[in-house]
Amino acid sequence: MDLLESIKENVIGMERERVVELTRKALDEGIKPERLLDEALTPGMDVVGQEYEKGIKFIPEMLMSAEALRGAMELLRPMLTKSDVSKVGKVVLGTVEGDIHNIGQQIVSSMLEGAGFEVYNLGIDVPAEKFVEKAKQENADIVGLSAFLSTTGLRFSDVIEALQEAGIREQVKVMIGGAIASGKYAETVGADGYGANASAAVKLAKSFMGK
Ligand code: B12
Repeated sequence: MDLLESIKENVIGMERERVVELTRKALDEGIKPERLLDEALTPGMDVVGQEYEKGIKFIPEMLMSAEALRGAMELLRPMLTKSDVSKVGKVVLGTVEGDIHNIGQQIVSSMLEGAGFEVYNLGIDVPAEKFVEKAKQENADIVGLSAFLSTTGLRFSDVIEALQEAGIREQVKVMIGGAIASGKYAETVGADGYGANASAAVKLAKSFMGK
């Protein structure tokens, strides 16, 4: 089995130590962090999600796989955030209220930093007002929202409405992501864009800044 496939299988298998060991090996062999994320770690978590949906796996197992991915992220994060480019813009980022998924959001955060953005990561379960407050305070260029559940996807519109009410909607671009988001969803809620993964998030954010 090739190395990437083996990492994916070990994420599914909840083998944190093995995932970390194989990730280290892959990095030593010169495999790029972005490839590890897109071709091994994230696809592994996708399978876990599908198995949960089918009733083959349960929450403790989802958590253990997530923990395995986190182990790999400890090795990847410093490589993703290394940036010597001058600051391109300010992003306020967070997972919307009622939602505690943050693995992908943290990856987006790291990669935006790596691309030269100043990122204010508000974490998980963030109420609409908090996004507005921080965006105002920092004079943000972009607000990035993550949501993963059918229920919390509805919160995208709440944040956008709150930005409107605060009179700053025209000054910020809003991008959305996470399992429930899509290009269509972005259109429906009136966001300016959707990113399917962290690389897409960076591309989108740069395009907002005219880069
Ligand atoms: C791990 C996981 C958990 C962990 C979360 C741990 C953590 N700290 O994050 C735990 C076990 C806690 C959990 C809990 C729950 N979960 Co859950 N979870 C997952 C799972 C398997 C993987 C998510 C993940 O980490 N993926 C890996 C990362 C790398 O990818 P990612 O998150 O998609 O992020 C990428 C992109 O989305 C994008 N992105 C992310 N954010 C942003 C932001 C912007 C601005 C942009 C541009 C891009 C972007 O870039 C990221 C990097 O490439 C998903 C299935 C899935 N395929 O998403 C289910 C899933 C999201 N969970 C689900 C459910 C139902 C739940 C629970 C309700 C279960 C329960 N009954 O309690 C709870 C909800 C708790 C809550 N209130 O939030 C469902 C949601 C279904 C739905 N439509 O509502 C899913 C889809 C599983 C399924 N197929 O049924 N979960």
